Amino acid sequence: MRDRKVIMVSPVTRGCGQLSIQVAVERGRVVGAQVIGGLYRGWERILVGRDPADAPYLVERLCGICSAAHGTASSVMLDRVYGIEVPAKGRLLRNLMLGAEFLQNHLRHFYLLVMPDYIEPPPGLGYDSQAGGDRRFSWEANQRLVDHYWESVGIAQICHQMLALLGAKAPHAHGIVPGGATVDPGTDVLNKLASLLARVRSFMEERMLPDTSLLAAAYPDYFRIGAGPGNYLSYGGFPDPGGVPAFTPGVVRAGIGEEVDINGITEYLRHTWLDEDDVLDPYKPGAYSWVEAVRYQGEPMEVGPLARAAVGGEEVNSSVMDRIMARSRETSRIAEWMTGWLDEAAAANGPAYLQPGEITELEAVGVIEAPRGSLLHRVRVEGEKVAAYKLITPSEWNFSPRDDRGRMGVAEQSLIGIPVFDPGSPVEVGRVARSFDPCLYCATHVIGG
Ligand code: NFE
Repeated sequence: MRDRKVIMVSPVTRGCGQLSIQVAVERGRVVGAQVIGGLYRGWERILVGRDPADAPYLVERLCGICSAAHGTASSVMLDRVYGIEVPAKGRLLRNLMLGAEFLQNHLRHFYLLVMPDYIEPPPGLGYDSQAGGDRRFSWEANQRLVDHYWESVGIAQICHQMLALLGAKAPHAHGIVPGGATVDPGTDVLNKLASLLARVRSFMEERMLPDTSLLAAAYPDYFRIGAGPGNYLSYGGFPDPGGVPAFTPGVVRAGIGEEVDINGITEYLRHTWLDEDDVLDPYKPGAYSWVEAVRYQGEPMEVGPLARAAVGGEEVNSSVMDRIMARSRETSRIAEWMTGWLDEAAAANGPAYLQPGEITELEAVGVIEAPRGSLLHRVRVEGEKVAAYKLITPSEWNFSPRDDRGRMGVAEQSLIGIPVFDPGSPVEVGRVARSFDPCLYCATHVIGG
């Protein structure tokens, strides 16, 4: 067709992993989209044959930005395998480690990954403006954001220091294990954590939240760009000592909330480079991604901060800017929760860890909320070894290809209809993709067994 252009953005930079996006543009609007996960990893196969207790340490290496999330999901799953009720202090310490990772992730995402889509970068950053011709900040506002860009690097590092105080190092912390947490901190460590957290919180209140409002005020049209399917999923997360989650679990479809049923999750392979026996099939006709098409009762579901807000009972609108705002608000909320968990951990009696004993369940699932959304780990054990391991990650939900019925994934749907003013510099495509905080390292998997 005349005036039809096909644009391939590959790789989509300032995200994690190998993501490519192909869009068809007609009369300045996107009319077709394919989201392509371009890297096969095969993590589930790596785990087969191992001692199940090794899984948290191995899966932490899945990703450098959400490793505590994988360690937590795997540990929650193994708590069931070993029949352990994690002690209250162990839950609080896990929350603090995962919370520190959320803060680090969301800060980095906002300043280092998203902001360059909108600002004039400072000299020395190593790349030219990524905002194309659509730069709208005054010199002063731009300078403020650039200053905070640099400052955020140090603040994200403080978040990792918090994680390392309890997990020995970051990323790939070693403190989250089946049975609880490995470090039972004394008052000195808890005080140190409290002082680091106070610094992070003041950065959030004085910088990140106002800067989010500044961005939203400069780009109000992005409240109408990038709508997903309007379906939201959250497994719930950050349990209190009694097990009640701070993040509400549930599903919202067409504005109606309901309980989440793990058995309603299915993966489709028609457009994935895998055959029905999960063997790699890179020449498969019609396939265009290594990511499987995960659906809930047949529907694509958005996951992540906006979904958590929706499932938590907030009225939400689906757009680029709503996702960014939901993430910043959530960051501040988690930091506030962490202050409470620190106080509770200081007051908690009893151990932080119970030693796993015999295997009591041969199959188990662990579900949590990771920074990018809902994360599931599942294991089947035979002869005290992992016989099959399965991961369904947040970016698999948001960056899946079409399913067997041809229904587009969440990010694909959110690209349809967006304007592209300059096909030679399709900044709008990057802005939509990054609003989900893509991580294709985590998203590309294979079904195991
Ligand atoms: Ni690799 Fe992750 C998060 C998980 S990705 S970053 O958050 O799980 O989808």
